[in-house]
Amino acid sequence: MSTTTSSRRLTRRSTLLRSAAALALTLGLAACGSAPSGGGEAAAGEDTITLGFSQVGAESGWRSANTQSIQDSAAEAGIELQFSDAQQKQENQIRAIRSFIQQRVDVIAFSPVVETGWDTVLQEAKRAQIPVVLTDRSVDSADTSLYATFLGSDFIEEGRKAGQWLVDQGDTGPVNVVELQGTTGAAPAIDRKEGFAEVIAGAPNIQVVASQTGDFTRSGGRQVMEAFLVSQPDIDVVYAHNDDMALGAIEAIEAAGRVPGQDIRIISVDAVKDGMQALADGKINFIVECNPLLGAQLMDLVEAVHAGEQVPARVVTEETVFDQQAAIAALPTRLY
Ligand code: GZL
Ligand code: ZN
Repeated sequence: MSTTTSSRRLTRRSTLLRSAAALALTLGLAACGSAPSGGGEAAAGEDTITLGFSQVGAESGWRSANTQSIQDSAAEAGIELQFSDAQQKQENQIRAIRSFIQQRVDVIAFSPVVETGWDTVLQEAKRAQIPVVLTDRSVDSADTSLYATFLGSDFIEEGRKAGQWLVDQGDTGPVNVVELQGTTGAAPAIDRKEGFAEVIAGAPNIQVVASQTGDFTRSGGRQVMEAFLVSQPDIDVVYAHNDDMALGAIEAIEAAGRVPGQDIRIISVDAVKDGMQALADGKINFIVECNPLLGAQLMDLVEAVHAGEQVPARVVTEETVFDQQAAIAALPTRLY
């Protein structure tokens, strides 16, 4: 999928660039008073695609980068974006989707804050013949006809990569892990927990001794880590489902007079700038990347779906992992 996407994107981008250049030339000439007859490109003509997008919220650095990518890519693709921030509440997302249906947008896309409870509103979109694209997080609906495609990371694989790093450390004695889970019921929280548990099951000396949700926020991570530091006699490792919670845990660990990255090792997910800085500083030991820059691929899928083209049911985001050296090397050019 990524090859056809990039070739489509390349053709679209070159058309865009040509028309932008033509427009710039017209405007430029107009600016110096010798405008040729006739105007530039039609602005938002009848053929402009209107996309209704319901975003989870603004809970983390990852989410902000994801929102920026979607807004930039919609502008670049000439897609009119109706953007709604649900403040991490499912009822706000359902309300936004219903308003998109009323507005008769061409396509609806959203990142479902939790996996369950979407069938009714998605059946309403289907009856209204408005195609739906899932991005970032998925739904657990058995009826896959309710959405055209799901673009996002493989969160189970992200959990496996986190577990594999810990197993590869080759600790012999007992390794007590405390886990900071993402939002309860969210696909990344469920799957990152599953993937990590699957891999460490192969190393009996590694045990998750406590696991609780920090809701993907820095304050949530700090509060839960403070409680773990009181309730757990011996913590060797923190496994945080995202960088924001890992950064909160670092605050709690330092407030308790311990050294993050040494007394207590930290594994995290996302690889946003603040997390990568902590990794470069040795306060986090390993980060599994979860790429938020889905905007360009999302707009390609929106155009294809609107044009009635076949799209794959599942498009998996490409992403990697970072240790301290890789973080130091990547930081200067990190986009988010
Ligand atoms: C993952 C995304 C998660 C990020 C968190 O794709 O849904 O939500 O890992 C964000 O930072 O809050
Ligand atoms: Zn220990």
